Amino acid sequence: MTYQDILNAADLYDADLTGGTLAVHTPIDAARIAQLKTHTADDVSTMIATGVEAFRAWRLVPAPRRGELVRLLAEELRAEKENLGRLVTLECGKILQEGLGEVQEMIDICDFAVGLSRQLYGLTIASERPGHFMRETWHPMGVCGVITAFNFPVAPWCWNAALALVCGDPVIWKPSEKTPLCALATLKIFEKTLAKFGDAPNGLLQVVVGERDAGEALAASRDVAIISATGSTRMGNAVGVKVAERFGRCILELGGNNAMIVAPSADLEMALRAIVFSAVGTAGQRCTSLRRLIVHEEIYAQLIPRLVSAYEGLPLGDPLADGVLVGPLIDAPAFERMQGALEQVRADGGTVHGGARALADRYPEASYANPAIAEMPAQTDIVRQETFAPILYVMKYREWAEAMALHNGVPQGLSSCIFSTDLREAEDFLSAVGSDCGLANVNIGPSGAEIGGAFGGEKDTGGGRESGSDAWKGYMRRQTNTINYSRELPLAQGIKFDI
Ligand code: UN1
Repeated sequence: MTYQDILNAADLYDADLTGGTLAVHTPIDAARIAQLKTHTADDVSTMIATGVEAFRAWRLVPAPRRGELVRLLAEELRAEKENLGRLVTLECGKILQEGLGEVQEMIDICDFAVGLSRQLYGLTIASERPGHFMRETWHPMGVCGVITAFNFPVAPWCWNAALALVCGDPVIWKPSEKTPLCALATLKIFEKTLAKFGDAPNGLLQVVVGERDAGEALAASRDVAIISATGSTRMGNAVGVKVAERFGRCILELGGNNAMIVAPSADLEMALRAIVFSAVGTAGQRCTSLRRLIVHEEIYAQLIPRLVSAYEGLPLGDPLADGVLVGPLIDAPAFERMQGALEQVRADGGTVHGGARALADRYPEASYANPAIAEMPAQTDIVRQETFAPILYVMKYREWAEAMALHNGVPQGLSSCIFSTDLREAEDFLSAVGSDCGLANVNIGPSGAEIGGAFGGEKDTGGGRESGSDAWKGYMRRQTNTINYSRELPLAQGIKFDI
């Protein structure tokens, strides 16, 4: 299939792909695949106004009927899984299996949201006053701005949008300027869904094509009730402060610096497979990628050489090709940042295995890199930063307390895991004094979370929760109701106030 075929199969044609100034390149060989028109600040204001109008109508549609729209979206996504998955691979460079997995994640969250559409439960609460009754009601909140990153160009949009739509909120989506085509293709799928649904208001989903200023305009607008942003901690800081200034609601899913502790009792065969998938999957460009390995000194010499040799055999190349496990980095600056980090590792006294540029002859303009393992003498500053590249920092520990201190001794708090068959150790890792992350796993890697749980993390990761569990509450406003069905007017707290 040519790039043109992939684009056309995703319903993108010349009219969609040309006529503007935003160049989109595939990381596969850095070829330009589109030159898109971008939206101006005025366009963004118009979109927000359209979103507000859509909200006025959508909030009145019964939630189970809103769920029907999301059910139809899941049907379209099932039909388009291959086409959209391939476009994900073309535009962001993850291998096709992962591109397909991302679309599957969209389908899964839609299914979840359909169920939710009949379960937006509030509490009933006993009143302290006779003849009174209290309850909690969840109402639609308003326009939801969704800002997404290049590395997961569609799934995080869907975690947000499927819930927001069921909760009664129209969505304005600002995708990464590196992966706008996936958003445009998804918009087309959504439009087909709307046609089947029938009577939805105009503007339930709008896509803003643009750079950082477009995201900032959304963050600054009082008419955008919720901003859900996925990306770097730096971006989250900029967006979070802007939204906080106007007391808007923010859901932030930012950087991670995810670790695995490998304890002496670990099943090393399983650990090895989990390490490789979670450290090199998506070429180390997941927010949940494994970045730090904290290995007990007793098993270090058994595990690390095997890991180094597993890395040497990894098939690297065109992410659309069968059998390839590691694709390219998103672009040349990403490659430069990786090389900069490895230089710092050497300056810190670390030993680097791998990490060099690869396939430069075949793809001179693209940025393929051999995944790197960096054996570190200590958890230095570079280890404490998130470098969005396939670098796995390895450190040794002797005492359990030392492992936990290393584990939690970074600014980020997204995902974490332990490989151990010792129940005490594993439960300690999951306890109040254990991992300080939003996700903590036992005997599986830190990446590849399912949609059923709440997804997100603490500290520099931003504190937001998306996807499963009760994350839907982030897309609705809670109202506490007190109803007096008596003929008296007693005051709470027993206060007397007779006039
Ligand atoms: C991301 O990298 O922004 O848990 C999201 C995972 C995926 C989502 C990653 N389900 O790795």
